[in-house]
Amino acid sequence: MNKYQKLLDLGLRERTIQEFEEGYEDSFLGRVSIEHKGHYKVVGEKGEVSAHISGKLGYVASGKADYPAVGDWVVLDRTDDRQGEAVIQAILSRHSVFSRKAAGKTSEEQIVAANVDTVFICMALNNDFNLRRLERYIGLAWDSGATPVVILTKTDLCDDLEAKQAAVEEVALYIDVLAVSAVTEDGLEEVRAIIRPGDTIAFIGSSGIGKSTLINSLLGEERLAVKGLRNDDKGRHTTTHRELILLPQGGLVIDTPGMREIQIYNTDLESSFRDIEELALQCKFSDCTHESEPQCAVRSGIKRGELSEERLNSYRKLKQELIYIEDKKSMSAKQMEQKKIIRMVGSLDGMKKAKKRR
Ligand SMILES: Nc1nc2c(ncn2[C@@H]2O[C@H](COP(=O)(O)OP(=O)(O)OP(=O)(O)O)[C@@H](O)[C@H]2O)c(=O)[nH]1
Ligand SMILES: [Mg+2]
Ligand SMILES: [Zn+2]
Repeated sequence: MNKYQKLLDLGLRERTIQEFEEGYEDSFLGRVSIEHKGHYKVVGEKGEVSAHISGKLGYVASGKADYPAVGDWVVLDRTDDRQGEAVIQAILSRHSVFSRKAAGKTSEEQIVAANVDTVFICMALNNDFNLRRLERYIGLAWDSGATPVVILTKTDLCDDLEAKQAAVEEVALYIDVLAVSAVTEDGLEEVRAIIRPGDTIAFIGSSGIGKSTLINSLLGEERLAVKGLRNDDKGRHTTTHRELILLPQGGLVIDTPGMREIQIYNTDLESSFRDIEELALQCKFSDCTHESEPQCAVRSGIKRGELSEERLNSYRKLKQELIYIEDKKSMSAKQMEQKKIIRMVGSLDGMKKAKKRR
């Protein structure tokens, strides 16, 4: 038996094994399953342990993204926490990262889940249904390095399923779209069928749309707390932290709290708006804004009914937002650089003083 068998079931890949074996002797490998205010649960070969990060890891971290996230492969100093919490000594390279802009005014990246193969973008077919928001999620998902799949939930509450599905398919180019009901279990087998053993799937979407309920259905048990029937669709988030869970049939799912504001951090406009970008290549002017320029292929596309005005608008909005975030990012990069220089100068001064003292 492969000595990593248990970890392979948890999604371990060859390149991570290599990185671990080349860099860390006498340490242990595990995957972060829960993160809660600086405390972590990490699953390893011998089960789950509580852990916190080493002082060194905290010292070199310059932002949220440098801390372990759910889904990360980490190096631990021990395999059990009977003598106190284990210590996370390092985070191994992430092969994909699903992130968003942290809430608030900063341009800081917040990692929702690491080492994700597939992102289930969940959207309910009742009052949550919003194609413009879906476009944003799709952009985020492509950019993460994972493959997006759209999961439409609560089909039992929708009486124009086909029309809604068709509308989604126009926005979700080159992406699978599945529809499911946790109540009737329609579509559940189709969802199950696309989850392969060893694959990691992050469930994202607004609060109250049935992410945790769907995971419970896949698990075949009421493991995760779901919102009571009485306060459906309103109020507080039911899921409060991200959690990685192994499914009995193989495959891993990450439940996440619903996102209130989805702001983009990076988004791959080229993949999510491939239709517009391809049309734009045929515009007469390479810097065409598709407003009123002559021989604009995008406007002709709209005239022909291949593209909707709303879609062009949300493309424009996202592009604007992206420019804004890029500006902020380069600003904070500059600030970081300055801080570094100040620190370096500071320590040079310190060295000089130390020399003088000698
Ligand atoms: N009618 C119907 N109700 C559903 C379905 N799936 C979930 N619900 C209900 O929707 C409510 C919210 O479900 P949750 O699973 O807690 O939603 P969530 O997306 O995990 O929400 P957060 O944890 O807050 O992000 C619960 O009352 C569920 O019973 C469905 O397919 N049909
Ligand atoms: Mg939930
Ligand atoms: Zn144009």
